Amino acid sequence: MKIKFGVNTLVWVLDFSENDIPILEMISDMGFDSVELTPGNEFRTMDPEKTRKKLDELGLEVTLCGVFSESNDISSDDAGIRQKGIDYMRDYTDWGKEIGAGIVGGPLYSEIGKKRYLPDVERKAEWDRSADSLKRIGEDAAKKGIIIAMEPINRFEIDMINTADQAFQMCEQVDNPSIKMMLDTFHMNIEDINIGDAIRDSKKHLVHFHTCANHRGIPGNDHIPWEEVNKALNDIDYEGYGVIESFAQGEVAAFANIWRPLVEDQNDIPREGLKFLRAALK
Ligand SMILES: [Mn+2]
Repeated sequence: MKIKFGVNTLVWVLDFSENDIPILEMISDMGFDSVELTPGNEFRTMDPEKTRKKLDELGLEVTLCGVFSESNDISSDDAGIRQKGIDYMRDYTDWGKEIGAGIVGGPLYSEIGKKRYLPDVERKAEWDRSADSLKRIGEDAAKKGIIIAMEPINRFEIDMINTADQAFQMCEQVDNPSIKMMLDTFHMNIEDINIGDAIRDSKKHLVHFHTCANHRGIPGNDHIPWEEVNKALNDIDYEGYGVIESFAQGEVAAFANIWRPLVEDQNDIPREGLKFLRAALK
């Protein structure tokens, strides 16, 4: 297995902006191979050339993380709202290409936080609208050589794709080489029947991976079956990133329903986590 380790900027800030460049220096000093930027809409204010230069200088590879909100949900029944989501992905991947990112991950099929009961017919219609939007997003992303990695998110945070199998089915339906999937051990711990099998069954479409503790604290100081994760990733000859994702204590953590400090020093999550993961996943 060839795995490169990264960390998501959500560990420190909600919307990464140019003011947060010192975070990149810290990530590099910690010994990470890559950084996963979550800039929200701030990417529009960030000079791509300057950002790329900084990444190059620090020797950091880069992946991106994105979400849709109510105003640009690509599964919406409002065509105007769907178009806004497609436009957002076009702009985000334009910027991503310039800074050297090859992957944009996240729940890129529906609005984050959307959870409702829906009759089957309506749920299917919403799913199909998302698939149609993803086809258009995929055609555009393919031209730039960028892959969209759809992330299953647990039931308490989203109501469309919760399991690895559902993400796989969406990849099959969209059928575009630029629309793929990723997995996150935090969500898998809640939703998938068997973490190893879910990884193995995803082989055809799995392009990205979040290596998170089951509680979003320090990976390794938790109950994720890391030996099983390691075996499964080796079984499928995974080549890609393993990204630690957690959320800055306080307001940012609240977005992920974290209501208590997970560690005394937030930097222990990436620092200790990286040490553990380099030994556990190889
Ligand atoms: Mn994740």
